[in-house]
Amino acid sequence: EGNKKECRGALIVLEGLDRSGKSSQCSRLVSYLEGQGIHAELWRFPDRTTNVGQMISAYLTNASQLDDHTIHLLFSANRWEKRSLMETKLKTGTTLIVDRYSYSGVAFSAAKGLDIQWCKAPEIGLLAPDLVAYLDISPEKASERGGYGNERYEKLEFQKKVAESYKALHDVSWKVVDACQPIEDVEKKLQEIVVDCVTECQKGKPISTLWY
Ligand code: FDM
Ligand code: MG
Repeated sequence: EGNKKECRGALIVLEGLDRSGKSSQCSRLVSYLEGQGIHAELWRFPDRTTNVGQMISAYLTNASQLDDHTIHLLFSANRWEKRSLMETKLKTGTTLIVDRYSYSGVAFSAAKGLDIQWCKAPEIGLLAPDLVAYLDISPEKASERGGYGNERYEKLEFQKKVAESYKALHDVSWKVVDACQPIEDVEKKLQEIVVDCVTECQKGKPISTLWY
């Protein structure tokens, strides 16, 4: 009976400030896992391909203006619209490497001054990650990497506030990886913790929901 459960995929989330290296590490992880024979897909939030995602994208590029609460709920809706596909993928054995999730949702809105509990509420019932890896870098160091684009939140002063709200959210289950190490060292560290997590999930660790 238990056999089918034993091969579920893992829900793995990478979080961190802009320019912390999340996106490149996510792609490297997917290639690595595939090479190890572990079926994996790269996901990201916001998912700008949906209708809700297009509203989010317009907001981020300053093509539209929205009240802070409204955009917060759209980011959440963008995760809710992907929830059932996410669950199906996990149950059929696909590991998902996700670039940002509910923690970005709370950290960025709380950085604007919204109440943390209010920000967390719409995330209740979404699938809980099996692993949150936080790519740790100071806002100053991240901004020195250059390449902030022109999107709404890509400014040092705001990133400092985001760093503070990530600290408030952070709990002991997060794996904090020093994102200032050479890229290959970050990659190695992530590979270790991710493989451990995939193994645990294969052994039948149940899927749970936010917030635990
Ligand atoms: N962001 C991302 C939020 O404000 N809330 C969310 O729920 C998510 C998932 O959107 F500045 C912010 C974080 C970032 C911006 O993200 C776009 P990418 O990773 O740069 O596309
Ligand atoms: Mg960005």
